[in-house]
Amino acid sequence: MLEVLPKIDGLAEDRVSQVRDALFHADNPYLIVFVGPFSSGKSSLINALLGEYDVLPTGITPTTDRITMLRWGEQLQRVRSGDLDTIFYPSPLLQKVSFVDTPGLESIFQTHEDTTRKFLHRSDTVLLVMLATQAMTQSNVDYLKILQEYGKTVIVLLNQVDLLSPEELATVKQYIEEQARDRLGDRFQVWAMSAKRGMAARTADGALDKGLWEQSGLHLIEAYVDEQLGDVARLRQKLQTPLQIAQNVHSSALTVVNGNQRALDQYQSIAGNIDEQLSTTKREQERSVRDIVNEVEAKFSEAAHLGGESIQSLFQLSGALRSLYRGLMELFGLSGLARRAGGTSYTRAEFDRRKAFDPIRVLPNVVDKVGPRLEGRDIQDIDDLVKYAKREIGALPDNIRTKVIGSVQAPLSYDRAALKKPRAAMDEIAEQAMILETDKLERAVRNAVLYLAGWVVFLLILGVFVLAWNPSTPDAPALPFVIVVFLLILAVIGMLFLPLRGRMLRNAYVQRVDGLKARYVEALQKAADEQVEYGMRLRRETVAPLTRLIDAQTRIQTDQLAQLQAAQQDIMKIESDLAALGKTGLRG
Ligand SMILES: Nc1nc2c(ncn2[C@@H]2O[C@H](COP(=O)(O)OP(=O)(O)OP(=O)(O)O)[C@@H](O)[C@H]2O)c(=O)[nH]1
Ligand SMILES: [Mg+2]
Repeated sequence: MLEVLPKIDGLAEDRVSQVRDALFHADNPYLIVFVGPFSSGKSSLINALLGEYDVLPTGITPTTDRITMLRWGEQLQRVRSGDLDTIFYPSPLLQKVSFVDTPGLESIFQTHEDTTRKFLHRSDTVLLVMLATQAMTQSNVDYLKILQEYGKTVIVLLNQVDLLSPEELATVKQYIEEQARDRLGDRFQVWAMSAKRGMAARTADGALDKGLWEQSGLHLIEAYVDEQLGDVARLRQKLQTPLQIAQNVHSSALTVVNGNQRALDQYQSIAGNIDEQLSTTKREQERSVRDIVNEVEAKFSEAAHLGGESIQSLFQLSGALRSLYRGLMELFGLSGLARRAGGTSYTRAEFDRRKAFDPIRVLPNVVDKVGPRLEGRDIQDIDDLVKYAKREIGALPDNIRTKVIGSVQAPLSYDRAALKKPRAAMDEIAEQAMILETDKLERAVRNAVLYLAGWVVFLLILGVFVLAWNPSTPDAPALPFVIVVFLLILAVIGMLFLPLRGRMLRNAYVQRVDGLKARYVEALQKAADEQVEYGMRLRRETVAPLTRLIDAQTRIQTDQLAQLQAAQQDIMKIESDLAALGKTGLRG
């Protein structure tokens, strides 16, 4: 809980210190605080109880200047934090109780007031150490009054009794009791102590001289601690308080986190809106691109169609005679001259007549529309998003708004690089669709008419030969007639070859244009997709400060809930352990 609580937005600050206090209480269920005037022997008494001369420094002048807590630890260790020192020491006594050594009372109520008060509140018992030789001075009476107000059990330790004779001790004790009764209207236990004897009771080999120990009075403190501890019901009660505090804080933390969750749900709807808007835009941008791609495809198809028509018309049967003439000219090498003189080829002229390349020529204009169309929409959308995000950020609660990193603003420039990059390659494809094929066709047409002319010449020669070899006679007139019909059929077949060849070339042309179209469209589509993605990225980057915040908050929220849930489990476990405490016994 100490880990997660400080991170919870809107949780009252003192909640953390409450849990810290509770933890301290749970760790130190029994606390005995030593107070008293300077040099009364507080530190010496604690040293004697622990059986070591110098765990705490002692001396005839004011020595202790910081509140020091003594807790059990596997080895001697001194830890300083804030205005509190903690000494860990491996004494069995510290496993049962923690001690607090304080500076002389004269100073703790002045300079260490807050800490002193805290410890006095927490303590189970306050031991007021007085010098046997200066018992019940006015200031001691005043201290007793103050301690009375705290409502704690106060026991008076009359220290340095080794300096008094038994008779003197009896007198002093009696005096203290009278004074307490008369001046404070109360009764206090008064225990005679000698830290000096307590220390002397420890023999060199570590054993304890029992007689001397009892003379030191320190055994009374030991017995007192055991008595307190034997009371399991009381211990349970003591532990229930910090547990209860932890539970209270836990439930208010949960309330706060749930409240934050509701706020977060609201922010998440912002993120949802943005997401939705982004995917809608993306679809629309893609549609724009598709429209243009369709247009491009239509242009290619148109070009393929027109080109096909042009080719077909070159090989038309009706033009066969013309072709034949042309073929004959070609055959005798005259057409070259004519063509060179005329400037354009038949094919080129045919394509020009039908404006077969016009659709290809306008392709750049069609493609040029993609950029402005996407950019226009991108810029407009980003402006809208900036307005939206700024409004939403403005509406966030202060504590959340301060966590927005960076500012929402439209990008300074817009980059059409994605679209520009493949343009040269695309132009090259368009160029191919217009130039190369024309020459090839030219050759094909020429070859075809050449073949045709050759075929006709061959048939003529064949006819002449046949007639010459087998001239018509009255007996067999049928033969030349059959031959003429046969030759005519061959001529017709030759003529049919022409449109057939035209159809083949047309198909090849259409196929080729289709292939170029596919490449062109692929390049365009890829570039446009990239450009659309770029626009989307711009949008996301623009609103990133807001969306990042929402993401981060969501993650934090989820973590906090998980940690609180784990803490809940722990609390329940401790609760049941605590309920079982009386039954199993305290220490094993
Ligand atoms: N004769 C005798 N002297 C003692 C006894 N206990 C402590 N002293 C001496 O009294 C002096 C003060 O003892 P401390 O333990 O430092 O007293 P304190 O109350 O911790 O003093 P501050 O920390 O300065 O407030 C030291 O010189 C101790 O040796 C005792 O039981 N008998
Ligand atoms: Mg001291």
